[in-house]
Order: sequence, then C-alpha cells, then structure tokens
Amino acid sequence: MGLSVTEKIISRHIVEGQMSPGSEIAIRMDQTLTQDATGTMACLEFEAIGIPRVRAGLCVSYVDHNLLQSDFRNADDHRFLRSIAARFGIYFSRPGNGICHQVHLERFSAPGKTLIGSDSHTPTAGGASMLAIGAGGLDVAMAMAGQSFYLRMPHVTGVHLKGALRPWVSARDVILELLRRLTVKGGVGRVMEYFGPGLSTLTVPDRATIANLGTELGATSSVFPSDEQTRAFLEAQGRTHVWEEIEPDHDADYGEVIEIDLSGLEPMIACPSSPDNVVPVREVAGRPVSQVLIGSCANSSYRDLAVAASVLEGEKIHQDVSFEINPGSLQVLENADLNGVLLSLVRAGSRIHQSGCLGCIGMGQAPATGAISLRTFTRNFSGRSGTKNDQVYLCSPETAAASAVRGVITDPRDLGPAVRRTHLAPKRFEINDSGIIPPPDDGGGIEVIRGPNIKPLPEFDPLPDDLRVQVLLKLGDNITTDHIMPAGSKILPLRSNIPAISEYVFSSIDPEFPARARGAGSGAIVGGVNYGQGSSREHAALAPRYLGVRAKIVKSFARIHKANLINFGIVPLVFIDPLDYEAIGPGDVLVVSGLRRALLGGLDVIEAKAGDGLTIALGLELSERDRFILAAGGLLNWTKARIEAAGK
Ligand code: MIC
Ligand code: SF4
Repeated sequence: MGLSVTEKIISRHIVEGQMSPGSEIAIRMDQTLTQDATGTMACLEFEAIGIPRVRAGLCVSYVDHNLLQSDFRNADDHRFLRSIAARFGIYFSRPGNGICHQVHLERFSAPGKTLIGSDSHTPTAGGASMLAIGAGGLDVAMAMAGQSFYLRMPHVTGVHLKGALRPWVSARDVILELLRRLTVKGGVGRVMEYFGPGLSTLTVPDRATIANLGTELGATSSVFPSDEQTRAFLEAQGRTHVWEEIEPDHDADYGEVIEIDLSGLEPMIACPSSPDNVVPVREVAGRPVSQVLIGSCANSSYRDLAVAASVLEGEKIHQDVSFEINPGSLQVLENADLNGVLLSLVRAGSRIHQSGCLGCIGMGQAPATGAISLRTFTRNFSGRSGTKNDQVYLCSPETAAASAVRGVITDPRDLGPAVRRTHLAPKRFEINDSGIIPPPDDGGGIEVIRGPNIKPLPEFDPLPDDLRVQVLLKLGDNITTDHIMPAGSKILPLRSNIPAISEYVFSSIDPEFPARARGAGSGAIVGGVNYGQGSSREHAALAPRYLGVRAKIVKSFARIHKANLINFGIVPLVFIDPLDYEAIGPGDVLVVSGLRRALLGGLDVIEAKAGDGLTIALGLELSERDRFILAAGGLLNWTKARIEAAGK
C-alpha cells in the first residue's frame, strides 16, 4: 500500500514507534516556533533545561500577541524575548513584523519538514506541505533542546477536492463547510490531508487558510502536497531552493475519505459562538453589522487584503460600520502599499492597524454591547473578543467586505457577477527581512534582561500514591482553554507570572474558583467531551496546578490540553461509564487509592470512591512515558531526574 504525504513526512522523521494509528510515536522536529504569549514561559522552560544553545535546525521567536503596551509588562516581555533569542541562538521576529504563522509561511516554510509551535494554529504551514503541529510551551522547549516530540500516530483522513471555486467563494468557505460537516471535535486524532484535482486551483495562501482552520476541527494537523502551486509561492518569496515535489502515492491508503466538490460550495458563515456553528451566508443575510475585521492568521494574507480592496474600489464603508484591517505581516502591508491595495482600502474609509493578532485574542477591537461583529478570524468563543455576550460571526474576506459596504450581513454574490478590479498577487513579492533578527554565532556573553513581572517557574511535587481531591467545578461539553485560562488585554500581560495569572483561572465562569481551589488544597475538575479545545496555552494547565488542581475527570480530552496536563502533573482521567458523570458534583470528595502504583504498573482503569458507597471507574488513557512524567510531578521534574541519573 502506498503512502500519503503525511506518512511520507513522518517516515522521514520518526525516531521511535510504529506508524500505526493510535500508537505512540516520537518524531524529530526540524523547526520550532514560539510567540510572545506562550513564548516567555517556553523560553524560561528552555533555560531551566540548562543547555547553552538551541539544538533544533531552526528556532524562531515571534512577538505578535501582546502588542498593547499599556504599562511596562508586555514591553519587558518583548525585551526579554529579544535578549534570550540572541543568547540561545533563536531568530527573533520583532513586534509589528507580523503574525507568527503568516511570517513563518512566508519566510521559513519548507516542504517535507516538521515544525512544532507553541500555538494551536501552527498547522498553517501545512499549506506549504510541512507537517506542522501545535503544542504546549514545554513540548516546544524540549524540541528547541533537540528532543523528539511524542504524540499518538494520527489517522490520516483524505479530503478529496474536485471542481473549482466559483466567483465570490474562497478557501475560507471550504473549511467552513468542513466545520459544518464535522464539528469542532470531528478532527480529533487525525491529520486532514487534501488531495485531488481541485487542488491545482488553490494557491498556498488559500491552502494555508484551510490548514490553519483545521485546528478548529480539533485535528492534529492538516497537510497539502508540494506541487507547482507550492513552487510558485516559494518563487514569489525568493526561496525556490527549498522546494521539492511531495505527492501522495497513487495507492495511498486514507482510512476515510471526505469528498468536496469546490464548484458546489457557496459563501458560508460561522454564527456565535463556536467556529462550527456554520450556515450559508444567505440564511443570516440582512442582519445589521457594526464592526467588520479582516485579519488573524486565518485570513490576513496579501490575497485577503486585495480581495477586500477590490470590493471596496469606488465604494465607501457603510456609515454604521467600523471596517478594520490587521495585515498578517509587514510583507503583506508593504506589498499592499506598493500595488495600490492599501490606497483603495484607505480611500473607502478603512481603519488600518499594525500587523499582529490584535482583536483576535482580545488585544483591543472589542465590539460594542449587543452589536454584530463580522470577522475573518479563527475563533468566536463567547467573550473572547473582550465583550460579554458578544455576537461574533466568522466568514471569508469576500463576505466581510461586501457586508462592510452594505452595513448588513451580505452574500457577496449579491454584489454582481465579478469583482470590479482585481489586485493580483505579485509574481515576486518585495522581500524585506529587516523585521527578523538573526542570532549571533555565539550568544554566550549576552545578558538575558528580565523585568519585574517575569517570575521564575513554580516547582511541583511528585504525585502521591493516594489522591484525595475535592470536585471544585463541574462543566459541560467543548470547554475551551479560553474558559479555563482567559486571555484579553488585562490577563495576557501576566503570562510570565504564574502566581498572578492563576487568580484568573475560570474567571469568566466562576470568579470564586481560585480562592476555593486554594482552600481545598487538592482539587479536581469534572468536564464533558472535547475538554480543553482551542488554544495551546499551557497556562490552562500550569495555573490550575499552581492552585492545587491534581486531576481532571472528563468524558474526552482535546489533544494539546491533555498533553499540557501531563506535562504539569495533572492526572487526566476519563469516565469509563459516561453515566458516572451525572453521579458526581461540586463539593464531592473523591479518593483514588494507589494511583501512583496503578500508573507505574500500567493499569488502564482505576476506581475512585466518591462517598455514600459510590465507586466509579476511571480510565487512564496514557502511554508509558506519560505515566512516568505524571508520577514525577511533570515533564521538567522527569527530564531533570533523567539528566541527573545520566550524569551519575
Ligand atoms: C489563540 O488563538 O487562542 C492563541 C492566543 O493564539 C493561542 C495561544 C495562546 O493562548 O497564547 C493558541 O491558539 O494556541
Ligand atoms: Fe493570533 Fe488569533 Fe492566530 Fe491565535 S488565532 S495566533 S490570536 S491571530
């Protein structure tokens, strides 16, 4: 049986295990990516490993999330990241240079290579035929130190594309259609691999949009072949030398194949407040909009701005709408300026912002109370925009721009048969790498500059044999890491200060949670399916652990969050009988005797006593390595112990 592109890349990088779906494998990571909101912690963790220089082939540190400098804290983090990058051999992308995924795609993507990033949308680079995976900061720190990355071999799901997109329908609508069909948990445990004749019409930026939003399916990654489109993209970036052809074998075995006829797609939109709440635009057309934002790592490429400019040519933004552009990178902005795209946008009355994440993570751009905000962003989880009970819809740049002109949600096909003027992407982009600072050959003498808000990593004790925990909170399905550890302009500056940020754990659901957790001493959280979807932020594990949370008991976990829990010594337990979920509630005390022994002895099920004679069976869906890490109290403890043992 032949190999898929995903299997071809994994087979080049596998160092442990077998490529059989579900079994644990370790792969070598060629490149690493960090961003400022997760990167300060990842760098502190890398430092704690205690080696003088990074050992991965290429490491890049981006500053794109915490751009608002309302006091010293974010600025201090930027300076820390810049100095630590120079010290340890990491490329540094300056604030304003762009969103990590967009800049990485432009300047560092390379077909056939592996990339691990401390951001859940790292799979964006799959658009250029990389196997790119999001992970917690500690896993990325390990990869920076040259360690392999451990994961379960994913199932490779084939997405067969045929036909071609019709006018006004774009890549965004392809992935919205998949989200409609599969939901936010449809991709768990899978890599989505795209193939078929429809591919030849999709450019790398189109593919990157699709790969980026595969994260919202819960997928481990999304992968495209490397073909003539990939070559053309790399040529436009002046980097043809990294191109190689990578196609699936003609008899590649996709366990499951999903068919999409591009010609049959229409403009789609995700309604509040989940990326999978998707309907055709025409079903919600006519609702008044007050804010329209083009940006985020999903849709902020040159192409996306050019489409908006074409729609706005000779038009004015509707008087009730704030239309805003967050360019994906400085390269996008510079080329948009050179080619007249920017002028068309400005003339129509757009608000132009710097390149970065901005409102996508609640760093400004919060919408007005009750008002509809239309965004080309990645996520519309309730409250993520910074406004309570927000009404955020997610759509293509075509739909966004059409709605900005009309002042109501508009199916862009209503604008007429075709765009008025097309700003074609240049064959060769103007390249300017002044926003990326390469590290010196020897950074040994460079001082790492820390501000007062950068606190050392907390230390955690090993797992006791008997665990007695109080249930602190009971939650439903699809809980996101935004619920567990919210972001936004107030909380994000605390990412390098675990004692301070832990005061905001679950703050949008239950502001009393931190006090209650501290009071209990040792706590557990109960949840439903797909617990911990969304962001890769390890703070959603680290901060609860700091407050004394030792176990999470749920129906099923999202991949990255489960790995983060293990890395910080919180035991991930699953209900064997989903009905037991009903039997326990807040305030109950659970006693799990012999947990440590059960873990190290390889048991898959353990009993917890829940009072009143109730006993529930809990699953330990863990690899051998996971079990050692949990017993040690976390990955750093385990790694340090192994280094010490090797030194003796
Ligand atoms: C997000 O989109 O939620 C973020 C902010 O980029 C996160 C990372 C973080 O929380 O810092 C992600 O997607 O991993
Ligand atoms: Fe930034 Fe938003 Fe992309 Fe996260 S999803 S990396 S916040 S643009």
